[in-house]
Amino acid sequence: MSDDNSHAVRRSQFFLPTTKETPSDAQIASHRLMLRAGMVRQSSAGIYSWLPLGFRVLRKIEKIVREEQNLAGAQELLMPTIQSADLWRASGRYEDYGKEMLRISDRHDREMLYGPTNEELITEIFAGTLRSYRDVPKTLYHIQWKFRDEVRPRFGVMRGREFYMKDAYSFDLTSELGRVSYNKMFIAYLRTFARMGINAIPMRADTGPIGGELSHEFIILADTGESEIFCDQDLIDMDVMASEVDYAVDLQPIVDKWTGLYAATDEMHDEKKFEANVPEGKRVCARGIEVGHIFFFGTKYSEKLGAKVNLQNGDERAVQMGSYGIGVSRLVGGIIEASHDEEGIIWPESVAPFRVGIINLRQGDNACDQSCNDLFIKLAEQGVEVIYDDRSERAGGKFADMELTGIPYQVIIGPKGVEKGVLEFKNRKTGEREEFSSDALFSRLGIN
Ligand code: P5A
Repeated sequence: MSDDNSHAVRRSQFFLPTTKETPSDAQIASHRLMLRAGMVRQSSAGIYSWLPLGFRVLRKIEKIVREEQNLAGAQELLMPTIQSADLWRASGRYEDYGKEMLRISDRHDREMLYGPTNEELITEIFAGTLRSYRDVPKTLYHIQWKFRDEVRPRFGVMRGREFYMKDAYSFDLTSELGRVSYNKMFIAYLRTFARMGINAIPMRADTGPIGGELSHEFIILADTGESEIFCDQDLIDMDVMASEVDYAVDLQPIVDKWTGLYAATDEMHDEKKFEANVPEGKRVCARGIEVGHIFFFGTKYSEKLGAKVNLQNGDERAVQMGSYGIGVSRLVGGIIEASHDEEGIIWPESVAPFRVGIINLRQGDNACDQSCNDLFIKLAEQGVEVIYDDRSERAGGKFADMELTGIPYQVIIGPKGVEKGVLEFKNRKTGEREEFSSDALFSRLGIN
């Protein structure tokens, strides 16, 4: 919602290039639907422009991520996308990162790179600014574009080369306190994904090029997912009751409830343990989409880059660190993968580009136009995010587009209803249709 009217648009003026054709190169539903719904447009392999509809969803997801990070005590900053190669040489990762890293040189032939992640840069910031044990704990995050020159960019925004990530970094005095910071992010992630209407299950994961011993991936189950996973059915059914969580209390028992049940990605899977810990009827082997990944790696970066604090007794100690990623752009595809049908996307309300769509069945008919216009203006004034399909198209095309773009509530207005003084209200998710007077509609939408 905003005070600039961008929350209320007329379809005839809105840039929304939907298509009926199924793009031939898109192999999975979310990729097909994002292209067909005019959300993104590929500019080169694994690199996308976000068109207005897609951009609205990206911003919605980003906002939820930001709110939950702030609530968990993390502080937002913004680091650049371009980093210096020397910083990565200091951590020893410059060579390790291999071909996935996009290397660039500037006009002075200085070696730069487009950041694939920011452990080095944030550690350098810490090292250059903080020095006392009183300066920790700190958790800092940003939401910024990343670049990884993936061998096989595919599935649209799911495995892009340029992608939007939230990455947070924690700094603590001891590994026990580092674990407290890790737990806060663990809970923040459960809350974040629950708010987006998706079930993302934490699973023991490999740490890859980031490093460290302790790591969890948050995975949405989907047949088209790239990761193979093994878990206990009870985890899938577990309710995210973390909504009431108070970050000041000991979170370990809550985290233990989740990590106590078996769940692991392919790399960490141990068949013997799986069989010993999970009763046969509850063993789930499935595929999933990794939407978040958290790591605790102790002093791996702080030692090398000099992120040390002075203790009370005058000694110096390298800080204990963790890093915490969420694939913000990947989530757009991930949510669609988890929530769509034959006709199109079914947005959970919290991330929908618009909450209400108005369909005028007889554009040009005075009574219909007036009724739609009145409703549109009223909803706009009330701050409801609304798209009004006021094009001179046939009704079939308008219905199809509204289903495709996944707007949670449709209000359908035609000559018969106008005559009777009723509006047809359709729930995209359930398909349920009801007839309402305009007052009843407002109360159904929770507005006066
Ligand atoms: C954690 C934050 C990291 O990079 N460093 C900073 C750590 N982890 S990660 O698992 O490699 O990435 C974090 C999340 O980013 C998303 N992601 C991607 N999204 C789209 N396209 C890609 N090519 C891509 N690679 C990673 C994932 O959601 C991942 O969990």
